[in-house]
Amino acid sequence: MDRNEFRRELAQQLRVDSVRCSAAAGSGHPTSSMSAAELMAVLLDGHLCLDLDNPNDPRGDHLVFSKGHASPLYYSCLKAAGAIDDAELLSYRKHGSRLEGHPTPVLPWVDVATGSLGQGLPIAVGLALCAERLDRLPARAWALCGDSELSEGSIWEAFDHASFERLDNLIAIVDVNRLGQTGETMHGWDLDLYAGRARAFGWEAIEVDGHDVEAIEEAFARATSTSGRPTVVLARTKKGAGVEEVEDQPGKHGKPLEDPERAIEQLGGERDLRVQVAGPEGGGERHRFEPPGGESPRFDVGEEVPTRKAYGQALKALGDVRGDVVALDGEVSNSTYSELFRDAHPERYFEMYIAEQQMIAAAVGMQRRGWKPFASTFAAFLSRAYDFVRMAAVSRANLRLCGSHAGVSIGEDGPSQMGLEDLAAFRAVHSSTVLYPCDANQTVRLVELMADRDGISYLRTHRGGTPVIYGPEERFEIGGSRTLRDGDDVTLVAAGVTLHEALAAAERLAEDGLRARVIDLYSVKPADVPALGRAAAETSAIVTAEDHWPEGGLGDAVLSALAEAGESARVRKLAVRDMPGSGKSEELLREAGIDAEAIASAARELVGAASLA
Ligand SMILES: Cc1ncc(C[n+]2csc(CCOP(=O)(O)OP(=O)(O)O)c2C)c(N)n1
Repeated sequence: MDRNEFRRELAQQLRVDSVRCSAAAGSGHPTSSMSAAELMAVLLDGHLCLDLDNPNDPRGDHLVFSKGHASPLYYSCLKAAGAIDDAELLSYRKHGSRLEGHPTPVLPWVDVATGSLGQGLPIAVGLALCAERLDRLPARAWALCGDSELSEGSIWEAFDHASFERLDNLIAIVDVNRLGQTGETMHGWDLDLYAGRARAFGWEAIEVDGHDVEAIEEAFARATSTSGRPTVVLARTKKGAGVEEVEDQPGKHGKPLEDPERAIEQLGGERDLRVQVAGPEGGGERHRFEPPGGESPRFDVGEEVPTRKAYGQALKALGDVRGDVVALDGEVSNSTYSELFRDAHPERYFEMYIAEQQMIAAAVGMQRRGWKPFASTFAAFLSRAYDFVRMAAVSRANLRLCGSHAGVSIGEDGPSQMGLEDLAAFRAVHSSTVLYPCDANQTVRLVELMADRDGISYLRTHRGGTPVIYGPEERFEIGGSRTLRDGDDVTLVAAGVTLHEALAAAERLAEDGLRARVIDLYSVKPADVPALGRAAAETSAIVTAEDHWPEGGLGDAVLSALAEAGESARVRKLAVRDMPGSGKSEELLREAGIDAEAIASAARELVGAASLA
């Protein structure tokens, strides 16, 4: 069998195995797999450079199935390459199998989870960027995309960013099979239109018949020798190619074939071909940055410092002592203060411009290659990338995120700039950590803790200055809290800006003869269940105050902790309930009913001592 014949046969095997495993599962996307069979056969046989026995070798390529629903094809490729056996292939989608409905890093060859369309290409941009600028190794990132997937805005963030960064180690393969889930895509088989767009973005664009192995070979050879810009291979294909009953037919997406036996027959029957995927050759150590050394910033008690500024200083200092820390920002580095890191460590700083999805995707790619990315923007704008954060959790990614300008306390800029749902959003992410410092020294310690924290860690910072209340030697733990004032009549729980309001409220209550306990819940998730449980048992009245909507934030974290502790208390949740406008920080805190006066009166009411006022 000559090489072209082998590749054609391999493609048929990939189709047959996609049909077989979907039939065994009773679900899956065989037709989406069948269109890209020749593309993957040629890629595996001669272009992909990956040691399947050592998928973490930093010299190896990445293969990201951006169209993650074509998982039958991906798993059939793994079988053809000898990474999994036929029995495992047929466990596809069964409970307990590593071969989930869409690929996840439960399998060692899967870099990142896909299945939410529009994410694989931006993550591949991050992998390519990381290989080029951080590791400085010739690893490539290949992304297989669907054509319907190209409607996602995040795909065009990726197109823009990849050419700006001149990523010639990035190759996108688009399986233009004309059909999406429910019908034809916007542009059908108009490959010229896609090519025009890609070229306008600064990419090399190659149009090809996606079922012609010789043409694909030429396209990949050209793609891998293009320098100075990324390449997209636009392949005209037929969905369900090779099986009459489904080929290029609408209504056949996401279902196993009705007559798999007949389909396998039409495809020439089962085969057991093995493809040798070439591993990376030659030496090549990943680049390491020599940290210059330095000390953590220290702030004097009583100084007024915005926590966002302390974040920037802490991050810069972390970069001074650790070469593996990198930073990304969404074109607001002079607001989040990540510019301090940028100025000190320019080679480890990535300006992601106003493309928050691409920013998170790039961070996911970088952490996959062993770096420790910190990504920052306004808390409000991180919400644009929420699905990327959700999927990062499915990828078991270790990400550190910072959202600045939280809450109404930002003042004059108004509600479009206020992060008021971030605590809820990040608490809801699987195995996340949510931290919310009230002063500069605490911010520094929490940023240091984030560096070695697994999973998705989120730090919430404020725009305005808050007084430093903790000395620079104080230590904090994730999952801990600080009881700043003891008292048995009522407990006030707060964090960030409202912690200072709670302390002022406690002073006012003391004047009334009420002894308030004040808890700084800087670790919103995991929350300090024992301390909150004790507070409920000993004071039986709790007021929570947060610069956040009432749903899902600090107050709800306290209620969950009480449920977990098996304690109950009368709880009053103070939070922002009406749409804020512009104004001074104090005015907006007062209007929202989360300032010292509001906290004190809620406490008085709750303990039934309003008459003392
Ligand atoms: C963000 C997102 N929206 C919707 C879906 C549901 N979905 C799964 S596959 C698909 C169609 C994809 O078409 P295309 O990208 O052309 O791939 P094909 O299956 O045709 O190869 C849709 C809408 C999804 N997985 N992700």
